[in-house]
Amino acid sequence: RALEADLRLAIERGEIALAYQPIVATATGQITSVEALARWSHPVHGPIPPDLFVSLAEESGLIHALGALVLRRACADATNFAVDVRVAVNLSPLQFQGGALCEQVRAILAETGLDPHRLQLEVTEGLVIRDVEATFHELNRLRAQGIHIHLDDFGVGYSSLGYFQRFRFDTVKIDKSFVDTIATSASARAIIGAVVGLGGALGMKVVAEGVEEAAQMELLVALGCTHLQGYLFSRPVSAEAVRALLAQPA
Ligand code: G
Ligand code: G
Ligand code: MN
Ligand code: NA
Repeated sequence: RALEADLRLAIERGEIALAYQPIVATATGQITSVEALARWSHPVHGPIPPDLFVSLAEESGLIHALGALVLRRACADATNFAVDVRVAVNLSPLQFQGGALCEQVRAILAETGLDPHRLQLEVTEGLVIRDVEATFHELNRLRAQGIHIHLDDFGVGYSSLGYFQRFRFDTVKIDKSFVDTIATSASARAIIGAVVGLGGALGMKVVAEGVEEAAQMELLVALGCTHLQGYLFSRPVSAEAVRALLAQPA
């Protein structure tokens, strides 16, 4: 309760910060995109894990205000990044309820002046189990604006391969849990290889998440992942720090 009231206040005051984590193209080593990750430092308790305050926002209805704040700030920040770099923003499945998401995104793009092609929205498999038709309709409306849609945390939720037939995701992000075990698990490697094959056949980029070690990177490159993300390249950093990273040659 108390934390919920504090979160409400923090959102009202815009006291939610964004950290950005680079996503690197395997072929060139260049940063093609940065993922925005919300950060909240509580005045008394210090940094609150995003999992915790995002769930709290979902339970309390604050997710719409939090989602709007994150989107607005990420789009505004991205206008100061190199023009060939995109920004990925995570969406909660609950942001699809109410049917106002597409208009909200359109308004924020207009307000910040960000080219819609530079915005990527990350949705998780949990998104689709609610109202399949309404969700795919909303995703198509977003996509029609030129926004890219990423399927995040792939492989650990409840998605069916049939989703790929009904909606053309631009990118599929392989969950970190597969990357964690890649060196020791033949099945993890087989699964990643299968997702890469699926991605290639359906014209999707395939991002491996949570890459921490060079040995993991080498296996992921050999398996054909088109993009990599993880502490090996960079932790999530401030907007200013990511601008500095983007200014460096690969
Ligand atoms: O670094 P990390 O601890 O940031 O993120 C933990 C979890 O919180 C991840 O599942 C991530 O997708 C989620 N998350 C981080 N920022 C946001 C956000 O702005 N919106 C939503 N819906 N989830 C976020
Ligand atoms: O669920 P989603 O993929 O949006 O969240 C990304 C989460 O993964 C964030 O919490 C981010 O900080 C974290 N993350 C990104 N790269 C790494 C990594 O290499 N190692 C670990 N442990 N976490 C990572
Ligand atoms: Mn994500
Ligand atoms: Na993920």
